[in-house]
Amino acid sequence: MWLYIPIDDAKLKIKVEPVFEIRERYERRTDKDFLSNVSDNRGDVFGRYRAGVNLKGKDFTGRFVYQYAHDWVWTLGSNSSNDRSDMVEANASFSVDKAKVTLGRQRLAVGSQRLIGELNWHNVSNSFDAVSYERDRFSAFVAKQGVGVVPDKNLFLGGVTMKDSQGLTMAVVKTDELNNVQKGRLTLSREGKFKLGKGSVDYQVAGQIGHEDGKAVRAWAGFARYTMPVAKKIDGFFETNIASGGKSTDTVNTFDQLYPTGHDRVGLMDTTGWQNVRQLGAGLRFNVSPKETFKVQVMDLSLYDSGDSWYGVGGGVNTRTGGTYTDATGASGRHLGRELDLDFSYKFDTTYTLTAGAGVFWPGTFPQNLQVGSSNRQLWGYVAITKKF
Ligand SMILES: [Ca+2]
Repeated sequence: MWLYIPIDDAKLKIKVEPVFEIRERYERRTDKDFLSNVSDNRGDVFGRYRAGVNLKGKDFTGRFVYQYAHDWVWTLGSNSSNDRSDMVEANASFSVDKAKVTLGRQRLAVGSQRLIGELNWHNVSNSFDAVSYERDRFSAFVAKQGVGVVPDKNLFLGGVTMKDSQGLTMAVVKTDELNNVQKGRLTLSREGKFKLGKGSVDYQVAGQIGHEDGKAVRAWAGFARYTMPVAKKIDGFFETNIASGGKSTDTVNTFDQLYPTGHDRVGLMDTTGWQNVRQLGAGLRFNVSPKETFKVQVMDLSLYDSGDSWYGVGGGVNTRTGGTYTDATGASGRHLGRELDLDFSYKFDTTYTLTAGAGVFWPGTFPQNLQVGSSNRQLWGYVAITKKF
């Protein structure tokens, strides 16, 4: 597809700035099924190409970005490929008094992006058809899905956020209808950072009320990470992620992580979402130079409620050979497994970045009990380059 790029117009005084971004990522994952006797080993080459323009006038700005995303897949049995092309951004922003109003298809990134984020790690990523309003520390938005990994035409989001010197508070309503199931949730979230001893604490807590399929919703989630220097250029950290799960005859307790940037939140390998989970982790970050960082971390993962499902990084129930990772009886236990991650990033300059990482996931009693066959560890690794022009 060719983009029509308008030239500068002297009368309107519109500045036109081109936007180009290329990202290539190779990923390899073996034994996602934890079964050594069934081959599901897979390699992916993800290519994503973005092109567009930034427009700047006296009282307005605009941004139009087109994206082509391609995935080449190698498995033992077959090779395949799939692609998506989307207009990920098509919006105009106007200054009204001291406020900024943005209309059209736009990215929404709230705070830590643990609940509403751009999901740039994913080849498709998130954008919304929205009206947003920003003034000083206050912002508000109403949104339908614009571009999403899983198309959801019934999604509606409406939210307000307020920043202060310690963090950010958000209230957001989400309504949805999928397979004739009506859902509505109000999420209240608080996130921030404060100093403690020689280090600092990053945290987020969220509560949800609402209704789902005729039942009441009562759910909550929390995240905390304590980071402190342990040696020159080395930080150590402890972290926990927890999110409620389960249900009763009249209540749903499974937290809904909404539309997050879920990558590397509950493990770098992205096996698990912020829903029905208990995670404890620790790690070291080596700040080798301003260009170069290296991270190593370990963690233990369990279900919050053993009768509820193992949810994936995208919010859906994880699948296994012959079914899903759900045992409503709770008899399979709650231990999901343990994970070891290594992650590396090198910035050649402000526009050109190399990243690479690897992980091992040793399955716990829950996936082992739901499988039939010999259980094996899952391995994963990636290398990626991103170049912005
Ligand atoms: Ca396998």
